[in-house]
Parts: sequence; structure tokens; C-alpha cells
Amino acid sequence: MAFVRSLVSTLGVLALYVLQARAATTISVSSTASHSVPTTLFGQMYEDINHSGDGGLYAELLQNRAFQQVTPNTAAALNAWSAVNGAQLAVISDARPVSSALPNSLQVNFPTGKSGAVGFSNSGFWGIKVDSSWTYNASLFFKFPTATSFSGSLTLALKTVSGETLAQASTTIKGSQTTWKQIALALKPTKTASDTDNVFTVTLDGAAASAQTVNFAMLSLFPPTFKNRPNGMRIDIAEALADMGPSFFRFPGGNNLEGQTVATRWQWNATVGSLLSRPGRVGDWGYANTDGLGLLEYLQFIEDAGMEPIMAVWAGYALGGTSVAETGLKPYIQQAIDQINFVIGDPAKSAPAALRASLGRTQPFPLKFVEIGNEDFFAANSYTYRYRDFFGNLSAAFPSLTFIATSDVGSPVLTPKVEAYDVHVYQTPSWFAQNSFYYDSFARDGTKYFEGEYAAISTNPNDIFGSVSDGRLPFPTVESAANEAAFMTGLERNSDIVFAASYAPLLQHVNSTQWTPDLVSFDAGKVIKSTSFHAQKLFSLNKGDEYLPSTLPSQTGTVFWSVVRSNADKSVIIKVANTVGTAAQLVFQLPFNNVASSGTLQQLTGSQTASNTPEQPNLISPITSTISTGKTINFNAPGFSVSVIKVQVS
Ligand SMILES: *[C@@H]1O[C@H](CO)[C@@H](O)[C@H](O)[C@H]1NC(C)=O
Ligand SMILES: *[C@@H]1O[C@H](CO)[C@@H](O)[C@H](O)[C@H]1NC(C)=O
Ligand SMILES: *[C@@H]1O[C@H](CO)[C@@H](O)[C@H](O)[C@H]1NC(C)=O
Ligand SMILES: *[C@@H]1O[C@H](CO)[C@@H](O)[C@H](O)[C@H]1NC(C)=O
Ligand SMILES: CC(=O)N[C@H]1CO[C@H](CO)[C@@H](O)[C@@H]1O
Repeated sequence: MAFVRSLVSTLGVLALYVLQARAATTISVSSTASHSVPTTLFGQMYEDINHSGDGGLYAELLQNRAFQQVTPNTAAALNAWSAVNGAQLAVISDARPVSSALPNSLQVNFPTGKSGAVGFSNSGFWGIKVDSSWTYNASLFFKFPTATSFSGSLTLALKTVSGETLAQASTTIKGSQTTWKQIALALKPTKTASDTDNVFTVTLDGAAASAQTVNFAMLSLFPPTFKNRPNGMRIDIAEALADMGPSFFRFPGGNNLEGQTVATRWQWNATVGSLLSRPGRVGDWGYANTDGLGLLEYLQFIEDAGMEPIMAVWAGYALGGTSVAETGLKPYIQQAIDQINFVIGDPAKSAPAALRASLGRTQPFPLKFVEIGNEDFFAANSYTYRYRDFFGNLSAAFPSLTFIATSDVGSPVLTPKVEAYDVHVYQTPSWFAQNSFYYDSFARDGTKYFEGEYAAISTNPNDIFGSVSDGRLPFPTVESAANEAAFMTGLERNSDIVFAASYAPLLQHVNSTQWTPDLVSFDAGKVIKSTSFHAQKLFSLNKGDEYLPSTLPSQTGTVFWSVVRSNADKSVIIKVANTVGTAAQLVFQLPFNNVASSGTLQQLTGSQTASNTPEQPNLISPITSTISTGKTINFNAPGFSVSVIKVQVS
């Protein structure tokens, strides 16, 4: 019996050993790089959707500040504005507007029989953050439509919705002022508001202003901005974006480049120069764009955040379905040439470049990539001639640039030969794991690829564009981050042909959303970095210089990895994505003479459906620890995780 028990026990141990040996996957890493990792590999895709720009990255705090693209004398034209203490407000088409680009103004009738402050307020973009460490720049234009003998104090203030004054400043205005005059006042709050339920108010003393009529235009309220740029970016959002270590910024769209109609397309020249000369436009996502965040502001921000631009030009197709006929393309091709010259042209040779210099920027911006249109797989038939004519003319004018096509790869067949494609995919989390080898079979024929938009958006494969209840994710989850990371290991492996990749959409104001999930969410007061953001950041900050081939993961498996070398700090970086709930045992074998005995492990993990949300913005974030390393690294990848192991080698 003792012998039998011992035999059984020995067999049991053996069986366990065999099971464990089978469960652990051994991965040999090559010490010879197959290709260098493009410096542009991981970046960001931006367009104004979900109030990403107005109400988001662009720091202006007033919504509908200049009554752009609204219908006068409608309630909708007063969006975000309210009367204070009985004033009568109307957005009018002004016979003598503040500028031809801004034809509307706010006409305020001050009623008789009032005392105290009377005027109007703006509720911001679903709130206004009031911080006592900030000084706010408030400004507006006003005029009296007919001269009066009025003289009195105009007060600008920040107040809580319950009426407590947090900051105010006043100046005297006179009824003799019948032409537009700008006033600018600094607002310094005496205390920080407990929440963002605050408003900006513009008031006169009700008794003194009895029966007066005053017109207002182009009102503005700016907090301090990222890198102190006037007309600049909201600090917390800009810092969050820069924190990802992105290499590029794709802009200005996205569908929002296209316009629903040709007339409402994004036009670079309508977005530069004085704010008074920017008409704004009806954006593609259901709200007016001020274009305060214009071409120069984009380029400045991209530079300030250490990125390079991937800029799109409008290419003859509007989202509503109109394709410009080939015979009509010429002015649009010229507008694209002008747009590119604004960015990189020589002020001595090009008027758009001279305009850039006149706005304070003599030196060209660095620009290597220009995208011809957006998602032209929606208009594939007309893209054959639109691509041909745009590419032909633009590449002749700018031979050093790389141009990116936006139709499906190889369909339709485009001529001249495509230099680079922008590929988009919104899918289930598991699609990303199952397609980690998507690019492995692509021909190495000189064409490069930009994975310009991708995201795991729904867990329901039958309805990936359905509502939240169908499985559409309100925020990225740990599962989506892990599966996107699996796909990204494939992008790294194929980075000999994939030169850039960006999750989309980038930004979302949680109080006005057209599309979920998004990489970074925010409200008037705070920023929420998603699980997918953290995965992007782990890849972006650890992209290394050279790809080191290793034993391939199983294409149908659930655990994926990639290995790169960083020459700068003589390290090897191993990334592992475990896309399911079961832990996986991996053994990495590094063929170097010297491998440090310990390295760092950065790991993002959590329960499958966990997300960072406005209520729990920091629920999931990567944890850094020390890991035992050597020529053989035993690594246990927890269920639903993204891990980055970094170890010094020589
Ligand atoms: C904005 O959204 C947040 C989160 O959903 C919500 O708590 C808040 O009440 C909303 N604010 C406004 C002004 O709608
Ligand atoms: C606010 O005004 C000050 C003083 O004029 C100026 O230095 C600063 O650049 C302005 N800030 C912004 C964001 O415009
Ligand atoms: C921009 O330029 C186009 C011609 O390329 C012109 O039709 C349009 O009026 C201009 N827009 C503004 C606001 O200057
Ligand atoms: C430039 O565009 C025009 C107008 O669409 C077209 O006729 C011409 O062929 C294009 N030139 C090149 C080199 O593609
Ligand atoms: C779904 C949703 O939030 N839609 C909003 C998008 O933004 C527009 C304009 O700000 C709102 O009117 C919609 O309600």
C-alpha cells in the first residue's frame, strides 16, 4: 500500500510538472533587430467631437461666446446665455456688426423699475471652474445702438449658481459709445468654488440702466493656459494628452474635416488671424465650432506638447454625400496647397506662409505627413479621381511630404501608387486580440500604414454600433485596454510597415457626448484618463528603437507579446497583453551576455469590466514594481492585464 501510495503521489507530482511545463510558454528573443521602430508609432487622433475642442482642449470658458452659426431671434441662439434679474435678451443680426465674420450680437434691454445687478450670464460648457489661484481674462465688445446720456458701471463677475460672488471687476461705460469698443478686465477669485456650478455674469446697476439698450459681441473668458499661450489650451487636458508621450497629433479630423456640405467643410483660412475674422462653422457633430482653436493654435499646441502633426486636407467630399466633380476640383486643390504652405511655406515665396509670419511665426512647422481626405471608403468611386488629382498636384508641389490615402486598402485601386493608407477599425475587444496578426500578411512593397482610428467599442459583436445597453461601452474597460494592447503588440511587430497608430476618439466632454468610448474624458472641472489611455501611454513611453523578433504568440491564442530594444538606455522592453481572465505563465529567454538581475514591471490590471469614470477617475492605473530578471525571465501575466517589463542588457 505504501509503495502504491508513493507511486501515485510520484505520478501526481509528475503529472503536475507536465501540466505546468505545458502551461508555461517559452519565448526566445533574438538579439538581432529586424527593423527599427518608427519614432511616430504611437500618437493621437483629434477632431472636435464630444466638445473635444470648444468646451474641451480649447480653454475658452464661455459657450456660444460670439453667437456664431446661430439663427438670430431664436431661443436656440441664446444657448448657454440667461437673463439676470429681468433683462430682456435677444440675439440679433446686427446692422453694424462687430465684424463681417461675426454678424450677430446680443441685444440687452434693461427694464424699468429694477434695482440691483441686471444683465446676463453664461453657464460655460456645463459649468465653469473657479480657482482662486487663477486670474481670468474676461473681455467683451459693447456699443449703444443709439446714443444716450448713460454713464455707469459695467460689472463682470464669476458667481455660484446660488448667487455668491467669487470674483468681480468693473469699468465705466457711457451711452455715447455707439461704435464697438472692447473692454478687458482681469478677474481674480477670492475663493475656490466647491464645484463647477458657476456662471459668468455681465451686469449694470438696474436703476441706473433703466430703459437702456446695449449690444454685446465676442465675449470671452480665459483661465491660464497650457504653456501660457494666449488663446491657448486648457491646462489639465493638454497636460493629460502630453503625459501619454504621443509622437503625433492627427488633425483636424475625422468627419469634422468634411462638413455635411461642401460649404460647411473645415477651411484653414477661416481659422487663422483675429478671432473677429473667424466666422466659425457648423461642425459635423451637431454643434457650432468657433474655430478659435484654429490652424495656428493646433500647430502651436502640437509643438508645445512635443508632437508632430499629421494634417488632413479636405479632398472634395462632404459627409452628406456630395463629391465635387473632377472639373471642379481645382480651387479645392489650391486651398489644400495654401493650407500646407501656411504650415511649411517660405514667407518670401508664398502668401499663406507670409500670413503665418505676420501672425508671429516665421519658421515653418515640422510637417511630414498629409492625409488626403478622411474615410474616403464612404466615397470610393469619386476617390479614384480625387485622390489622383490631389496627390498629383500636392506631391508635385511638396515632394518631401508623404501623402496618406483614406480609402480601403487596395480597393479601389488608386493611381499613382499609394504611399500610405489610413486604416480605421471600431470593433469588439476580442476582435483586437484575434486580429493581432492583421498586418503580418501585408505585402512589403513600399506602402506604409497608419492605423489612424481604432478602439474596442462594444462587447456585442452583432451590434458594435448599438447603444450602451447593447454592449456599447460608455468608457474603456480593462478588457478593452488589454485587447487593444494585444493588437498593438502586432502593430509593433509590423512597424516596418505600420508607421503610426492612434486610438479614437481622443476626447469627450461627459456632459455632451456623441460617441463613446473615448480615450480621455473630462467635465468642466476634471479629467478622467481611461484604461485604454494607460495602455496607450505604456506603449508610447516604451516604444524603444528596434524591434527584436521573438517566438510568435499563437494567432488564435489569448496572450500576446512583443519585444523591443531601447539603445538610449541599453534595455530590452517586453510587452505582454493577457486578454482573458486566466493568468498565463511565460518564460522569456534573452540571448545577451549580461542581463540585469532585476528590472521594472509596469502593470495595468483589474476586473474585466472595470473602467475609470467621473465617479471613480483613478480606479485603474498602472502599478510599477521591481521584477526579478536574468537571461531567463519567468513572468506570470495576470488575467486581463497589460504589462511592460524593462531590463538592462549588454
Ligand atoms: C455632467 O455629467 C456628470 C457625470 O455624468 C453629472 O454628474 C453632472 O450632473 C453633469 N452636469 C451637468 C451640468 O449636466
Ligand atoms: C491674460 O492677460 C494677461 C495680461 O494681459 C496676458 O499676459 C496673458 O497672456 C493672458 N492670458 C491668456 C490665456 O490670454
Ligand atoms: C477661404 O478661402 C476660400 C478660397 O480658398 C474662400 O472661398 C473663402 O471665402 C475663404 N474664407 C474666409 C473666411 O476667408
Ligand atoms: C491637378 O489637378 C487638376 C484639376 O483637378 C488635374 O486636371 C490635373 O491632372 C492634376 N495634376 C496632376 C499632376 O495630377
Ligand atoms: C448624445 C448627446 O449627448 N448629444 C448632445 C451632443 O451635443 C449636442 C450639442 O452640444 C447636444 O445638443 C446633444 O444633446
